[in-house]
Amino acid sequence: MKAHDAMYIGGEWRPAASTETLPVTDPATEQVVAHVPAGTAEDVDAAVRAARAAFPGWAATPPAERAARIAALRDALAARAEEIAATVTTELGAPPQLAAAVHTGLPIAVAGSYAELAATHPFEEKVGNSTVYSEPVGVVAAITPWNYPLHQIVAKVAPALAAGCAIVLKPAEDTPLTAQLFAEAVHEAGLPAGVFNLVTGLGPVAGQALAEHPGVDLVSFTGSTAVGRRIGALAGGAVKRVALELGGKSANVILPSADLGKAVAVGVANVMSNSGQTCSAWTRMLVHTEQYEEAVALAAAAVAKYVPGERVGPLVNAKQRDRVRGYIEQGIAEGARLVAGGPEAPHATGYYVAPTVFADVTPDMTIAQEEIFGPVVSIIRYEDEADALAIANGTVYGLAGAVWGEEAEAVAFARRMETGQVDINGGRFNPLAPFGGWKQSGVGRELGAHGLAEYLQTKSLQF
Ligand code: TXE
Repeated sequence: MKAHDAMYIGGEWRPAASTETLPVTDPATEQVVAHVPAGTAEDVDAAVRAARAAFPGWAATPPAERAARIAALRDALAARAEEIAATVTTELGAPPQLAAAVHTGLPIAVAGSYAELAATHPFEEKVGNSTVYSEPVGVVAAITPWNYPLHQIVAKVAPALAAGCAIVLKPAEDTPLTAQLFAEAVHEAGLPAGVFNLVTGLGPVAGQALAEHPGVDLVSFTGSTAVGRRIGALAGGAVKRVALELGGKSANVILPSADLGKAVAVGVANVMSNSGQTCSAWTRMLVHTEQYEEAVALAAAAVAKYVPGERVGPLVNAKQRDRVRGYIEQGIAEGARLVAGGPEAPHATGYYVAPTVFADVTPDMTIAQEEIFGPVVSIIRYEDEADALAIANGTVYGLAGAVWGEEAEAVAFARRMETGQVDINGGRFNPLAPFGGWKQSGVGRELGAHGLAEYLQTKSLQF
């Protein structure tokens, strides 16, 4: 697999400060496919300096010109779509169709949405006797996870560029090759040198150095709650802006008025997609007691279609596989009924986990409370709507969710959910809809105008 043995800093591929490298592994074969440089605090410092130097010029660039460069970035990504999809398949293990449609197509659409928003956003507004300017926050540290290698990058970099910020990206150590392709696209798009910089490396080394760097004005992080808390504390201590997109434990609420077959089938598909490595995955299926056994049978039948190695890829690495298997064992130990799958490996090679469905899951069980991040559905019984709502809201998370049923009823229920985004009767991805968490799922929003606002600060002049 093609890999750069350098960092992208100040508009060029520069040798890293250290000769140490990190392996990139194909999770389907467990083979090392490439190496990338392991960044250090020295590389991070060079990248932040390049970003600081580029920031004033980019901030002063008219929004229409910024929009044109983002549109060129979108086109450069689209020109590499096949290579990006193949790279996501290699380093994440995503099945080719998913890699092409979701991992590549959606982020290209998101980049396009920010080309438009940069051109149309009111960066200057009259409010009574004031003029309010929305100005870029400054230098942004973007720290991204591996579960959607390109989307996570675009969801931070595109709005930051639209706002007029300069960026240093530290992508996940499992998926740095997609990030390198992104840097190639940035280069081709003709962004001024230093506006976007890439440092590959380990989280506790390069990521930590970046989050702590005094030259960074905003840290935008997506990843685990544990690391998010640390970054939030660091940013708070330094009085820096912070955006955190953390875990989820979303509820898929099936009301008695729903089309049960569709709700269960789409619900299972939602969790199996990307092998369950999706922060917004509807991992808790809530079903009325009278439809419960029928839903369990439908879920068992639906999950049989998800064959590991065909429609379901492996997990990203051995650590994640072991973690997910540990949760499955814990579910069994706590008394949940295993309906499909289980902790046994479906293949001798590759970090696969069997698509798993649990019934008789109670809201207090570990598998109903903690983010598993694997292909595991927990079906929970509810007695009435009030009970369903208490269960849906009964976790520390609040990222996403779904409600199925007669539309007005479903909307009324969704309005009472403590969560940032709810799909009604299936929903459809909207790159302009704000995405982000309530409660411990995070701080701030991504996508659309709300995502852009994260990278802006206001200045008002009174007349
Ligand atoms: O995340 P980490 P991991 C959840 C999911 C998963 C768990 C662990 O439940 O099972 O987190 O995943 C960088 N300072 N999510 O261990 O470590 C790291 O290099 C600065 C949910 O992979 O949080 C990577 O770039 N940065 C999630 C990024 O943080 C640090 C997506 C995320 O890695 C750092 C991924 C440090 N001290 C995992 N330590 C979602 N919300 O979508 C690590 N990093």
